[in-house]
Amino acid sequence: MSCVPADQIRCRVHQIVSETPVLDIHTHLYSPPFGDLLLWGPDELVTYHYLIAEVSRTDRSVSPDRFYAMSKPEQAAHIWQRCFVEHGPVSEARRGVLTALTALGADVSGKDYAAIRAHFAGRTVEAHVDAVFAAANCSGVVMTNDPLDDLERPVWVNGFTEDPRFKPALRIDGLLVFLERNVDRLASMGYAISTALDKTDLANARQFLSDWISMMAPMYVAVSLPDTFCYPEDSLPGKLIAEAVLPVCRDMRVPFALMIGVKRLINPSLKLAGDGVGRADVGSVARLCEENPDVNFLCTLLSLENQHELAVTARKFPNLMPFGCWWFLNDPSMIEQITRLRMELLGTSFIPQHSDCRILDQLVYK
Ligand code: HDL
Ligand code: ZN
Repeated sequence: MSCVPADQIRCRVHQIVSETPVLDIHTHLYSPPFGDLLLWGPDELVTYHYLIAEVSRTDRSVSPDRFYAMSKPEQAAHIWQRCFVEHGPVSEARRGVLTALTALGADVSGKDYAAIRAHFAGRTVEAHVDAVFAAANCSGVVMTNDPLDDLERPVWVNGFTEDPRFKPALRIDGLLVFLERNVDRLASMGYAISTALDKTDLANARQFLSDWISMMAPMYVAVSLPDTFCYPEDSLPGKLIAEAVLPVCRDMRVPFALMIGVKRLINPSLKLAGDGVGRADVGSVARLCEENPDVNFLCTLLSLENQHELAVTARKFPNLMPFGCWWFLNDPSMIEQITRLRMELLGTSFIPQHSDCRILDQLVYK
């Protein structure tokens, strides 16, 4: 490669970054065999839970309960009118919708939502997947796969034709964080795991994890943990991580992805849109890495305040890989700040971004 003159470096870097296909390491997307679990198209794009939170601020005359009682097209029309027509689409979530729709060929200049919907009418999901991956220059996405999801589990059990662009990740919030509500479901699957977490429970938890790692061949095992998470801790998550997740990830050589900092449902009426953010204890991440040098950890933290400490901690532990600007951090101003900080402290030994897409079309802008 020829030497690039200093004044042309920015242009050359921009060209290389733009032309290099990306692997998106964390999404909530699914390949088409997962059916309705894969969300796509304008109505899903416009009713993304980030925009549900925003419309609850834009039009306080419609309560969240009344909003959720609407049909999906009615919800989309309401959000479009309030957040795109009556108010300027200046937030990242709103700008992203316009970016995605435009990149996929819809004309948004007239703000005519009916015309936008008509543009996508009649498309097949397979054609839309191809169009979105091409527009996003994306080589692949990592899914969020939950064996305790009653809609998803049958797809895995019955078998499906894999699409190499969609790679699995085993998500275990249902075991680590919500065990109480999944005891019966796990038992029905053949895993007796009570909240007592005695020796037998922990052995069955290891069996559950190894069985589903064998089934899915995941890129990593992941969990979203609250801002209060501490390790070690004599709690359900603490004991399951120590006695089940770490041994299995070590033996099966699968990375463990820690996603820490969510304050779940600070406004329950907003449902999926109701979560908040809290500062995490990075010391717990450091202890996990120090005590388990033979386990590789991915980590993304939800609070902006945690980012410097996470990057410094990653300098100390080669088995710690920071990834992405997660959720409330996935905005240009914070992405720039965090990425600069990480590059200055870690060089290129970090994963700059993941999209966290819930709707296929978002791949274009996220
Ligand atoms: O737990 C997670 O993976 C988060 O990304 C949540 O799904 C969250 O609701 C989200 O969609 N953030 O973008
Ligand atoms: Zn996510």
